[in-house]
Amino acid sequence: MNKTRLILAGGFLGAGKTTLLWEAAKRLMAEGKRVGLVTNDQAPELVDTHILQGDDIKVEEVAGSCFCCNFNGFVDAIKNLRTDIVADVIIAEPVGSCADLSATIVNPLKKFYSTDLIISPLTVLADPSRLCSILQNGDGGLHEDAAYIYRKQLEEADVILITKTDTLTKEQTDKILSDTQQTFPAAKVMAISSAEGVGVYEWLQEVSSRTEAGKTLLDIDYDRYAHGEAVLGWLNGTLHLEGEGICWDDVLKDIMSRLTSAITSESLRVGHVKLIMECGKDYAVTNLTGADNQTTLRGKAGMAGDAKLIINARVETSPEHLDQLVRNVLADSLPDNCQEEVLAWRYLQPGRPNPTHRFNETV
Ligand SMILES: Nc1nc2c(ncn2[C@@H]2O[C@H](COP(=O)(O)OP(=O)(O)O)[C@@H](O)[C@H]2O)c(=O)[nH]1
Ligand SMILES: [Mg+2]
Repeated sequence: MNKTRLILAGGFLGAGKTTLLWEAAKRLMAEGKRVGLVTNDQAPELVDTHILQGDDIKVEEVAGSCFCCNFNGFVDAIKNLRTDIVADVIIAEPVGSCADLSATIVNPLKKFYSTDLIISPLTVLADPSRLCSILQNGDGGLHEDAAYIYRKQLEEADVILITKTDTLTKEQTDKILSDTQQTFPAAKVMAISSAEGVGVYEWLQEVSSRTEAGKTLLDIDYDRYAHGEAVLGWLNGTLHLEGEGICWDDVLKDIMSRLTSAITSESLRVGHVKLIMECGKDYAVTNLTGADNQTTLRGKAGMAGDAKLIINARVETSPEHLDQLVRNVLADSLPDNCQEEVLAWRYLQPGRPNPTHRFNETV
């Protein structure tokens, strides 16, 4: 079997990784390539996996731990995609609060799996609203130790990909490109808008043609890294909803609007909150993200008799408080004639990262 190209697209929560995976996979498939995707989270029931799973795309989910702490789980996911679809290209999205990927993933893969894989340069995506603040030594709307993780992610990148340029003017894009390049000279800095399809082809060209990957090994304080992750409460919940004459899009909008109000009124900092409402093959997704707590909504779920709601929330508060906050919002939002059944419900605080491998030298 031919070697598979593995592209790792990291970056902080809400940076635009899943959206890029989808855009990139569509383009590669249009060129006749077999594409597999790998998602990753601290707990099962990921909105991302549901967004990406389509008739043509095979998605593997590594849940319950990040790639670096479950290296073998990640390798199994890669092996499955090589066996099941004979993948030419695999694009993987690590957990957004994860750093030190060069030492714990990229270099170990180069050492142990170079007969099966060609490893692309490590790409780190950055949302411009957080990045602007970080470049000015701000906190990017994050706890200082979460902002530390954000900086470390950029520091180890082979490629820094500034996302969402459709929200910037040409002058703003040029300025953030040059400021980022100046601050992180070791990386190749590029910009994209997945929403408008701008720069996606150029990024794919860059990561598909270059072979040097994981050039920078971080000097990182694992105590600060662990604390930066632990300040976020993590909640993944899945509900089956049933009721006649209910517009599920309105329900979704109401839940997000109440969640945003509750989070804002308590001045809680947000990593990323995303919800998906699925009705058969139709779905709507809403996100709350960025340094400025923007919300987005796309798709349409419709009015079928039943729906599935998945909630993924990463918010700077205790997991118990996040659990209560989301429960209160659901109690207020769900219509009286809606019956709900909880299919899965997990809230947690990420544990201290304990990577399977950690290389001190590049391969
Ligand atoms: N305006 C704009 N929004 C984007 C773009 N890419 C992603 N987003 C939005 O950013 C939010 C987070 O995106 P997602 O791909 O889930 O980020 P992830 O957490 O890094 O996987 C969502 O609301 C997306 O719709 C883009 O190119 N332009
Ligand atoms: Mg994602």
